[in-house]
Amino acid sequence: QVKTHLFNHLVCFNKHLTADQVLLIIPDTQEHVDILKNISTQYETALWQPASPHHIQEETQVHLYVPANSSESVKTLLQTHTITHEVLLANANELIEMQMRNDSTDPRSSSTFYQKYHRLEDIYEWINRTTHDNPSTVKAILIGSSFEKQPLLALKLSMNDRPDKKAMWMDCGIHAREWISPAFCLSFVQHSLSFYKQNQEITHILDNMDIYVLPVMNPDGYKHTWTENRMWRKNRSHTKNTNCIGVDLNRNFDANWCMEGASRDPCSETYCGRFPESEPESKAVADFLRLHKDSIHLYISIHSYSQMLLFPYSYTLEEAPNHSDLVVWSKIIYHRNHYVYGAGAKTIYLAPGGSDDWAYNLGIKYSFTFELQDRGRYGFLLPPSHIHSACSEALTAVKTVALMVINKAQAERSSPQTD
Ligand code: 0X9
Ligand code: ZN
Repeated sequence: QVKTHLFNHLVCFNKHLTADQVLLIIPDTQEHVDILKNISTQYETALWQPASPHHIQEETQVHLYVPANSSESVKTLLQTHTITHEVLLANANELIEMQMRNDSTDPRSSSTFYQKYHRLEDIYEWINRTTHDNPSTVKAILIGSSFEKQPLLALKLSMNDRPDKKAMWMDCGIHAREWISPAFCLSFVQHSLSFYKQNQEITHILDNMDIYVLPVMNPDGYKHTWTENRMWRKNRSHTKNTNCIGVDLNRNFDANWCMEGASRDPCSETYCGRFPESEPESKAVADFLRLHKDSIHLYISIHSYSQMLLFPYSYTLEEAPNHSDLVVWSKIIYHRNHYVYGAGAKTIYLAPGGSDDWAYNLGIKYSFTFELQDRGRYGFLLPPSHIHSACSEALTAVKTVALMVINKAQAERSSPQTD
């Protein structure tokens, strides 16, 4: 008995030492805020929410990923200063393992391909297979290549050659650790292709609109999350005179670039880069959108997590010219899936240099960032069993907004506006 007891004790002890955890912390005072801002620089941790320590505020939840080796010191620090905290995820490593499992089975024979996360190579293979299996309707377009020279491949879904056809653009995987995002792009394409002529909504959308989908905008970062560091956010580019790697691609666009809400420090998670579009990934997307701005009427960028629908502006607290329109649209989308919505800057934080704001200023008046599931229970480590529900609610939202863009264009054609 003593032996068993001792054994159990050792198991517990070991588990404690090897477990990475996610803590939910709520700073009550400015002193707490300052301590939390420092933690990420003192200890090896990864801030999940907010994206940058700069945005930590009193009375607002902080989600912090703490690797096993810093766990003791971080908890002691929190206790010493009586900072409110609880363990959100006690078994982060187990969840990471779970997300990487079952990836080797043949996707063709498996009905659950879209309920798993996939490595970068497998996504490239899926792109190949999808174009090969749908030669008349799907084309892969090479829009550029990443810092590490991986191809940036967008799919074009086009069912007919109607003149003056509208188009929408959707990118996934700007931020490497947001795995549900590429998973959504894959499942969106799969849904569109298998339910065309079966589901009324998707048929109407595809008959009237071309759809561009970039499944992984940040392939180098995504690869890195599978091989080295599951919590990586930025791309993998090198900057002179520093060992820190990566630029936040969603701070690298030319929309109030690098003003308040982004960082000039290459070591920061929200580093804006050397100049707007300094990164091959953001440059490729911007170039493509510039080239097709007359046909693209809807821009969507898929992120996680928090179940939100954000629209411009994020770089200023001012309202966008068609703000009230965007609110009305968001309400309709909200009715179908209960995402919180609003202008980015007011709803989460000031964040300049984002793709949505840039696309908006380019003239794409319907420009959205979706933050998919969940609200923080699993955060970036959303288990594969949740992929289906996360994707189907996002699918509803994307279809709703696409239909609205089509309806608006048709209404305008029948009674042209004079402006
Ligand atoms: O901070 C971001 O880039 C996005 N949130 S995330 O947690 N996925 O990192 C929000 C982007 C909202 N839009 C802009 N900031 N332009
Ligand atoms: Zn993101």
